Amino acid sequence: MEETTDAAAATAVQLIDGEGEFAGESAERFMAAAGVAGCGLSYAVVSIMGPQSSGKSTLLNQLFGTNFREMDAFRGRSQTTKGIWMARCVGVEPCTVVMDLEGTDGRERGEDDTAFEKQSSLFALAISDIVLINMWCHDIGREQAANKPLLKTVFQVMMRLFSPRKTTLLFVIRDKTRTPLEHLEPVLREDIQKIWNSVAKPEAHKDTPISEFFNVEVTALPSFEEKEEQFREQVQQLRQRFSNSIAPGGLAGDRRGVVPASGFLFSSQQIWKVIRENKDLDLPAHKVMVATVRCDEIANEKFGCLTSDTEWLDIESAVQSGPVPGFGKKLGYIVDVHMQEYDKEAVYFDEAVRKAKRQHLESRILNLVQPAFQKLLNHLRLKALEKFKTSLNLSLEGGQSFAASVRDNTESSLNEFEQGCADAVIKQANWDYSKILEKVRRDIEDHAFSVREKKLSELTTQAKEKLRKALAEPVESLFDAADETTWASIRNVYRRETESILPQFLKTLFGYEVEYVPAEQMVSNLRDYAQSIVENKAKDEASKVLIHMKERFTTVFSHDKDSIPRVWTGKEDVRAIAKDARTAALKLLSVMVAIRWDEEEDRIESILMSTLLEGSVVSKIASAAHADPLASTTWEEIPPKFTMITPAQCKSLWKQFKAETEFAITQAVSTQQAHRRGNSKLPPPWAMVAIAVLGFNEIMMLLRNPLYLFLLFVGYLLAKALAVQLDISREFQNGVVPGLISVSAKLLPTIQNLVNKVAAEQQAEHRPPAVEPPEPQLQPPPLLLSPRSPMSELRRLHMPLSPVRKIATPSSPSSPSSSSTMSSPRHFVDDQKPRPAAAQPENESSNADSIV
Ligand SMILES: Nc1nc2c(ncn2[C@@H]2O[C@H](COP(=O)(O)OP(=O)(O)OP(=O)(O)O)[C@@H](O)[C@H]2O)c(=O)[nH]1
Ligand SMILES: [Mg+2]
Repeated sequence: MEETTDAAAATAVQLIDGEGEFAGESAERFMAAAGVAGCGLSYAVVSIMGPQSSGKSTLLNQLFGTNFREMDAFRGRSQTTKGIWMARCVGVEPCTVVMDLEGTDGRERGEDDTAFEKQSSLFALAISDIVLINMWCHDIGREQAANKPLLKTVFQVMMRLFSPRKTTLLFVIRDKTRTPLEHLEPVLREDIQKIWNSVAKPEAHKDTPISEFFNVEVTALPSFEEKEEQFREQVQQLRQRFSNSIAPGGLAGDRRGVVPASGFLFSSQQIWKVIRENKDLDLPAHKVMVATVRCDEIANEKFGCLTSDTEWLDIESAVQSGPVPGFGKKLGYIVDVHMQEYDKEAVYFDEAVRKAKRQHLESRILNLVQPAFQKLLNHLRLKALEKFKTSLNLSLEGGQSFAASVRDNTESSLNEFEQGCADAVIKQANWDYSKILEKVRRDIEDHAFSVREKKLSELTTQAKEKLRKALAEPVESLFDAADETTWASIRNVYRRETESILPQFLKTLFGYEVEYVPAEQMVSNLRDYAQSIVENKAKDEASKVLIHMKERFTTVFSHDKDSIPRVWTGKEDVRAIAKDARTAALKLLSVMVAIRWDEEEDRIESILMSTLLEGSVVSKIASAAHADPLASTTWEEIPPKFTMITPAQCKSLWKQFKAETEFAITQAVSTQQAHRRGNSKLPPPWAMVAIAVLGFNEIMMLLRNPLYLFLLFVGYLLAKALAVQLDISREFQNGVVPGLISVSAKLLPTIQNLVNKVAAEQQAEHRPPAVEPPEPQLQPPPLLLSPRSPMSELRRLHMPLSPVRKIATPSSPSSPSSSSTMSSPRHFVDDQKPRPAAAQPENESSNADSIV
């Protein structure tokens, strides 16, 4: 296998053809097969120049085991090698690339056509470490020696290299004669010196010795054709000199400006291009150029390797879905591997270029992997925030104070985040995660702030709810029983409840580390809220003051001091009772007119009493014209914002109140009179005595005849039934004439009704009893003017009764007597339905009016 490889390596390929074209592809194949590219700087390039058919190819093949085409000895001397060929030396270390050049001064190109000769010579000098100059022994010292133009060319072109490498010129004297080399060499060197001196040099190198540019070595070989054995022997000895030729003291021990093996082909190509274009060849610049191109190539290749590295691809895809533990370490290792590969391959190129390209490669790689790092940081950021949220919830549920929970959990979440970041950073990069750390801190602070706001808002709502519960109902009930102590009681309730709820709230706020000023503000807001509850409740009740006043009036007016509903029997002092009831209502009004947070006593009640209650109607009208203390929209001692009912409103309210309650008083008086009438239905005693004396005969006749007595009895029953049916007493309440008209109109239907009833009862007696659906019961009307009656009921008080109600009342056989009805609040209201005032007896109405 190794032999095959060696054979392949030793097989010569054409690098530059006879037309001067660079055969890049075949040369690349050769480089790959010969494995030159991986040699770094450990390789040497040997080329040979010399006259045509001077046995150059033969020598190289013998010396290096190559297979350059040689001239067939039997076909005569003609050009064999065209252009430049290349092969790898077999069995010599370090790797030695051998180049066989077309012979000089050949007849084939013509005497004047030395362009290719010069170009190939310059090319060989530019890229070779050792140049063998093949020459015939008999040419030494000869003026017209064949190799003289060649040397001249070599030296001339050497001047075109700005900073030439120090090339070893090994003169191989062929077909040596008996003259020992010791004698030949000085002559040769003298010739060389002469030629060197004769070459026109640039000003800078005018006095530069040849040794500055060349190591001149000389060796001689016997004729291959005549003394082949000796030739081979001495060639083997010469071959020894090519072992370790680049080591110090070796044939090319002090060479300079070596192009790394991987850039050799490219470098050769570029040099040839420059030479062909007949430009000056700046080798140092060329070297930098080669290094640049090659390092770029290497860097690109390594970058490509990284992008397709499966380990990197795994990490990249894993990081899309979540944090990757050990990200920094893993990625750093991958980057390291590829950077080391670059270093290994680019090590022999120009240092500055290599480093610059390395840096560039590194930054490209870091740019490639940085998005993954950012992605990871985002995961870590979200994770830190989530952790904070969860642990804060747990801490709060565990009863830890808010501020302490936030502090502890912020610290632990940020620590975890920082650890994650440190784990994600790769050693090659100086990635800064302070900004995202700040961002996480801000996220956490924002969340903590929002939770705190929410909790504080909840706390405030809870405190408000507590205050509302603690104040609303008690205040309402205090207003229900409003009297002169009401506002003092309300203030007490307010003080007691706020002093129990607010300090507790403040204490809770300190758990949230709310600063003193905002905490005080929050407490103050709650205090205001508590006040607003009381004030709103008060305003609410004030808006219903008329109802309350009427309720209060009814409570006092319709109930005695034991809260038993009054029965107006005629003994009561309606005037005094009505006054008490109104006084009570007015007192209630005085409580309702203003919000009294102040403990200062005010004169509102006395003003109301004196203005509204006391004095006759006439005196009131008179005083109204002069100085009416109620003709104002403000109370003297009360700020407008605490005024709920203005004095002027009080006045109109009182007016309305009186109007709405006077009917009750009228009714009470009427009831009393009706009661009195009911008790004096019998005729006067003198009339009874007159009847007994004058009707004695008729009475006796009736008593003696049972038939008369029976008819009288039946007639009495009939009349009684009709009287009940027609409610005679009621019909005649409105006067005799209307009573007669009304009774006569109802008489016939009533008799018919009675007969029907009797017939129906007779039928019912003969019919089996059937289960009848219960008749819908008439709902008892609500207790009007009861202390709890709503406004609607009060309105109903003044509305005409519905037809149903009107019919139901007289037809109900079980309806109580009118006197007892009047005594109960319900009937009291029933009887308040509008009736023409003119129909009432004059004395009754005047009595009631005097009370009203
Ligand atoms: N006299 C003599 N002839 C030799 C020697 N070595 C080779 N030859 C002969 O010289 C002839 C040319 O050999 P090549 O090796 O082809 O010579 P070359 O210099 O490569 O020729 P080109 O490639 O055409 O320039 C052949 O016939 C060889 O046999 C030698 O040492 N002495
Ligand atoms: Mg040849």
